[in-house]
Amino acid sequence: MKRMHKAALILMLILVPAMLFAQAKPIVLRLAETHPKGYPTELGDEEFARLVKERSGGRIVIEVYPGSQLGEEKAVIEQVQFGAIDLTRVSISPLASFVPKLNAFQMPYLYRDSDHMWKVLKGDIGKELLASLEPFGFIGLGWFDGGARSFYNSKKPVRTPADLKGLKIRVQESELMMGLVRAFGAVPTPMPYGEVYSGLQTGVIDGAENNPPSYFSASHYEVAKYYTLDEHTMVPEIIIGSKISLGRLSKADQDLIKQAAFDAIDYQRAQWAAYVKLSMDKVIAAGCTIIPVPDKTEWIKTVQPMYKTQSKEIQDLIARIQAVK
Ligand code: GTR
Repeated sequence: MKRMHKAALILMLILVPAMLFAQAKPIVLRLAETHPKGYPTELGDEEFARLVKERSGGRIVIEVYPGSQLGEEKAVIEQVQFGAIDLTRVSISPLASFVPKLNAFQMPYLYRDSDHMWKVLKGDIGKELLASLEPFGFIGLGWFDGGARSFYNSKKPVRTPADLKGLKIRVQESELMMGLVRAFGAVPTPMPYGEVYSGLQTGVIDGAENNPPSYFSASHYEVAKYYTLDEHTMVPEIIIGSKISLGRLSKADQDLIKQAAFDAIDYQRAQWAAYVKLSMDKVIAAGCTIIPVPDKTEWIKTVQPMYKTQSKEIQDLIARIQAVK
């Protein structure tokens, strides 16, 4: 009997500290980010991580890996699907190859303005879309601002859609974006973001398209000096989690993570607005030729046929987005 007690005591002495230690060890989740530290989406990721840590009392720690350390966007999305990477912030463009209905959110000249886009993203349609990613292996968490994308090139000032004819334009790995560039009579070349600078420098491509923060931050302005503000698409950024790895957490922890991502949106949007301004100031100071497009009628007309070739599901979503007042 006495010996039994002693054995139980020894067991407890081993088990209790082990259990306490296990409890104290935080859950660490890795988040992949294409952009470098300090870029507005990266700052949004950091804010999301901060909120999760604070609200979980330090039990859940999100480690942000900026600068494509974990890979380029398409490869990262695949790894999130397999559960090898827990979280990522990506553009919805490459994600639409996995979840086609996301294309509805990146149609050219879809939103009347940024307010319209944010009403859609933060409202029922946006929430519904986030929730609908699960069957594809993702948990949709929140949206970030990605502003409007415009064309830039190293050859000549592009003032009308016709000026784009024949130019080799890099696009994200996205069928829709390839179609858009074709609609303008240019030649689309899909390529990972990290290869665009050298592509422009060596002349493999003549141009690309992106928002002012990316044009500036990735130094594309150094090798493609003509920036035409045609603002053909407003492509939201998205934070997604892996269904496999987040699925291991309790429902309460999953909800905490979802709420934190949503609550980081306004912070990210403020960072975005400031960085757009800084980027434009910098590229102008660097001597880039900025071509404003106050009247977009011709640009809008050129891409209209793209609306007719979308699936019924996407056309229905587009109609609902357009109806948001
Ligand atoms: C940026 C976006 C990135 C990436 C990049 C690209 O605007 O924030 O996530 O998609 O564009 O063109 O590849």
